[in-house]
Amino acid sequence: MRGDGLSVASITDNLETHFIGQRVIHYPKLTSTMEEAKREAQRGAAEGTVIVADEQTAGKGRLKRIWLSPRGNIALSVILYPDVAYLPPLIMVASLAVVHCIEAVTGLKSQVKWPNDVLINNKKVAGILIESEVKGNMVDYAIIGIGVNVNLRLSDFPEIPSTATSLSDELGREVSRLDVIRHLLVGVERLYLTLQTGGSIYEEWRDSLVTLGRGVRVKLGKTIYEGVAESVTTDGSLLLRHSDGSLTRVTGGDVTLRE
Ligand code: BT5
Repeated sequence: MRGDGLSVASITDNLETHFIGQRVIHYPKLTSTMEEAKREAQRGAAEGTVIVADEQTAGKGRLKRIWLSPRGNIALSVILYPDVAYLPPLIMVASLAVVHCIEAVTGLKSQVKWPNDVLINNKKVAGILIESEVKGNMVDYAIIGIGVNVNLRLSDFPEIPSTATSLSDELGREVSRLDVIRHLLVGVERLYLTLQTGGSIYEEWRDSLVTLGRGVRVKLGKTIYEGVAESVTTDGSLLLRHSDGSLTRVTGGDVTLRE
């Protein structure tokens, strides 16, 4: 199933969305779906346009890190034009859509590791990257990038850290990337529309976090914070309680969970 026949029609046919994934651009191979999505957004692509690649040669993680996406993975980017108020919760939209689609297609339970990882059995199965261009108070565009390890035997890819897993490794069988993509797009739209119609997805996102209540170490640039991950705010920040009782609000960074 490695190639498993992704095509624009197979993704879009009878897709139960209004705008997310109604236009899909599919590439067998691409440097990064983020770069292509950015070009499309700058050309005024319709909201909900999706760029999907079977393989990325320069997949992007956060902070100029590399996201390895060989064949068997899902790499896609969704173009949105939200109001500036909806930028912070986009990470909640993406994370929950990934958790939901994994459960719907495989029955596997996953959890979110703040800020942008999705884990199964404490191993990273998916990563999310959100990039936006904002001028003043106006969002030019926002792009949600999602990478999911679907049909990968991680032992074949020593360059991917041992903290990673894939749906096929967890299940012991291959999974339809098409099913995952279609569920993912439906989920992104539903959650995004929930936000836009005044609903909240914060509570569900908070409850899906593996991070809360755990001792953590957060590295943000050159600063390292240590403490207990006490809570998250509605704009997605992490509240960290230190041993001296003080509280720090952290807006991003790399989290290591302590035992
Ligand atoms: C992320 O960054 O986790 C965001 C990944 C987003 C990827 C998607 S794919 C579609 C779209 N197009 C792109 O070019 N990017 C987005 P970060 O938290 O910085 O994690 C990166 C780190 O994860 C790397 O430094 C490795 O340690 C690890 N890593 C790399 N490839 C991996 C993989 N396939 N599975 C699990 N971990 C991986």
